[in-house]
Amino acid sequence: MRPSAAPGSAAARSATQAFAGDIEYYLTLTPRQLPSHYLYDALGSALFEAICELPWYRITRAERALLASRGDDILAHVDPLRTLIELGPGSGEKLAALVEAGAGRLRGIPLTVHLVDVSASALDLAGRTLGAVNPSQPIEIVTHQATYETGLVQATAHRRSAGRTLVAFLGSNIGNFDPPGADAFLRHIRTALAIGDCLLIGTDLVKPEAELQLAYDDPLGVTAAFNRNLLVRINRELGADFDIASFRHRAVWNEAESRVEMHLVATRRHQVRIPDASLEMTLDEGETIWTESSYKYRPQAVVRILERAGFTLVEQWIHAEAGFALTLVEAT
Ligand code: AVJ
Repeated sequence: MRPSAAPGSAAARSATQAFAGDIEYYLTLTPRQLPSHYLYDALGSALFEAICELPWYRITRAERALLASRGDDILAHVDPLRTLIELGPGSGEKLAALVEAGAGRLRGIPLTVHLVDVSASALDLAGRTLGAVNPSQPIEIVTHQATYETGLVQATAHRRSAGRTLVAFLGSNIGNFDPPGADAFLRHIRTALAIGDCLLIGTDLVKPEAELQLAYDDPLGVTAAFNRNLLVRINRELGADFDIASFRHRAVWNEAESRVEMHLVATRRHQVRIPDASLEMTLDEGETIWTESSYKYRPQAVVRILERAGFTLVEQWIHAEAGFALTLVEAT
């Protein structure tokens, strides 16, 4: 994988400084926390791809199945689609499934696909995946190495004047936003769109606690490795001395907040130094660092937050067995 900035370059230095600043800020909050987007260095991204293959983590497969079986219905509602924007494409396979399922409807008329991601390696991979889709459907791929917000503004500035635009925000990535953050982000998407444009959003649904527990604390320990790798990353990039073996992974379903939380729990009282973030701290035995929230929705709640943001429901498709929803809304 290609790093997003050349090692030793000015860009890499300022990225490290931003990382150091965030680590110092979030680790000294009560309770201690770390922003979940830092889970995705090269190893973290590979571990996340492995999570998607776990039998207990069904989001990716459920969504792919819906996109393949309902892709034609989805695109029928957004006809004639000329601009497709995906926020956080990952491997690109979800969008490829949609384009493949709807190829007949696209009728070989050129489609511009904008991919927005902060990770250069994700953009590379997604670009290659989409480039290999059905050769009779011409696709022009434009990549934006940027945050969702910035990339979306860049992409919509270059939308085709003919036809309609669809924004795809898949994989239940909305789950990482807290409720006010989700509202603000959906309003931001609405503002970037024109009336008649659409948004397709994938959300994991509230389901029995035992299923959530297995999805976020899997028997193979892959999710635990994904979580603890954040400490490995801080050791490597900021010269820290986290003793990885002194932390265990904990996933809890917080019913009141409707979210699964991931934490790292110190198994003994000890000191940690993070020289490049000018931080020294003592962690008590049992003290936790909160590394991620994955909010789970009820189908109606998804519709409600989208309506609040200025969209109107077109259709919602539910994978009942896995507890996952794809919701298509129109900017009105
Ligand atoms: C990529 C944010 C959708 O919350 O399910 C997987 C990340 N964390 N296992 C999720 C994740 C633990 C994932 N998202």
